[in-house]
Amino acid sequence: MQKKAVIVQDISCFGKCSAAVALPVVSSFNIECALLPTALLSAHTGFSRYTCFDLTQQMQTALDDWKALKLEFDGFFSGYMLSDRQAAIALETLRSLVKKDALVLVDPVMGDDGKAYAMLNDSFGEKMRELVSRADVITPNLTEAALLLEREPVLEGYDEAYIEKSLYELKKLGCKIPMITGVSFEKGKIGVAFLENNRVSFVFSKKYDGVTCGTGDVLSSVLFGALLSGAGTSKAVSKAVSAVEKAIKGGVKNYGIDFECLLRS
Ligand code: PXL
Repeated sequence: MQKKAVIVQDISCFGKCSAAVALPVVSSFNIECALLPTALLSAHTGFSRYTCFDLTQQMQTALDDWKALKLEFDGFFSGYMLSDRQAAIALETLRSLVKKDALVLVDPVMGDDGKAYAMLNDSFGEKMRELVSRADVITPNLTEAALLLEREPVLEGYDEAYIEKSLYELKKLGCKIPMITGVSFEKGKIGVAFLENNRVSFVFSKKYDGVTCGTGDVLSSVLFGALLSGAGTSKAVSKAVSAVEKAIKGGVKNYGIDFECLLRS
């Protein structure tokens, strides 16, 4: 039977990220996707001009409808949210609609380049840590890992020991398999570190300069689709890292990442 997943993401109407990437990519794994949209934006926040319509109310009513319909999901995948209230609704979704043995992937979208996103406050961090404690897999970048661990981000000059220590600390937040994305020890190479069964592994690819908005969404979407389809962690991470490499490589020519290349068979 086809698996069903609930995806908590914003709809950025222009700019190829969040739900616009997650829905087609996860669907390409033959998984049925239900979207719980957090916000409707004219374009993602990387543009010089955009408008953002907060969908908290709609999230709550959709959740009420889905409860009444007795929907049940085999997977839960969350990304961009606007507030602690939305994170609380995501938690309630997880508690009430997601099967006990479901795959739970939380991408704790909280910041980048050493800075927390402006609209997020301390209670968002608390709610996000609660969501993380219920997750099988989390995919923070270096900035988000530091925000979750409540310390200053280190973006350069770190070594393997620093990443390993951070992964063990993230695991203490209660998730099963912590990952850190955007890890780079040498110029021209970038990848993902993850901790599973007391072992830290790294998967790297070539680093391309170019568009980056949406790359985290490609990574988490492929990872989620592959894991929910039964792939082991190493295989799923390799698939996700190489998908990001392809999408960035193609994106240099086009506007935005070329995630569409992943949908062509
Ligand atoms: O890809 C992450 C993302 C998701 N949603 C919105 C964004 C971004 C990145 O900038 O602006 C609205």
